[in-house]
Amino acid sequence: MTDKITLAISKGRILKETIPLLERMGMAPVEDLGKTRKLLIDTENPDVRVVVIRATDVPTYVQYGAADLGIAGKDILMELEGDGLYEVLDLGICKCRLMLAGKQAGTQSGGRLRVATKYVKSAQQYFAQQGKQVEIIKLYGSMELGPLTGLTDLIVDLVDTGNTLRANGLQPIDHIADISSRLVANKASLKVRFDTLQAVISQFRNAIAEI
Ligand code: PRT
Ligand code: MG
Repeated sequence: MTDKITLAISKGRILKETIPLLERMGMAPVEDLGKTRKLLIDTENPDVRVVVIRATDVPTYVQYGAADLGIAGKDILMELEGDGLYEVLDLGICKCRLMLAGKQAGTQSGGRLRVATKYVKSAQQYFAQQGKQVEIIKLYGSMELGPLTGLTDLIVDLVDTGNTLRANGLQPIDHIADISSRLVANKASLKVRFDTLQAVISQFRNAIAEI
């Protein structure tokens, strides 16, 4: 057991945008994350270490208290089941939109529409609000292929520049939610390790205020 605070961050774009924040906070990982194969890494702050894991695993580590803090996309948090996690701060990084998209209007098949997405819960909520009955097909990646292969009529996916949609002949149809990365905390840790966690949280708050 360690008494350091553990911060879970996902590989990929969130890590890339988080590193400058951590540097500003004096909490940069002491090893080059692009090179090291280590997944549990100390930081310049002796009270804090980071674990670098899959984006979808970050909330799980925090829910179970294996990490005290985590940085996760709102898209992932909206899909979350269960308790134990508290959203502390909108970090305003890795911004994008959750969108409904598809081929040109009128090219959809008749009958009940099929929708490909990784975001089943958000899609279900969206279509329920619209009063539309659709068949949702869960995919784990490359949602754009759904309409191109005839698997589905529509997709619900993240859009940033829109280049991926355009490159695949798809069009945005509706804006479902604004997405950014959030700092989350384990609820029990917040009580038990209040002072240390609050110190780190206010460092995050200051660092994003400087952007
Ligand atoms: O790869 P792995 O399965 O481990 O995880 P991941 O693919 O979820 O990780 P990563 O690093 O790709 O994304 C992590 C988080 O970044 C997401 O959970 C979002 O909160 C956030 N984010 C911000 C994005 C985007 N912008 C984004 N544009 N995640 C993905 N995309 C993808 C999108 O799915 C689509 O394929 O980029 C494509 C669209 O981008 P544009 O610019 O072409 O519109
Ligand atoms: Mg990815």
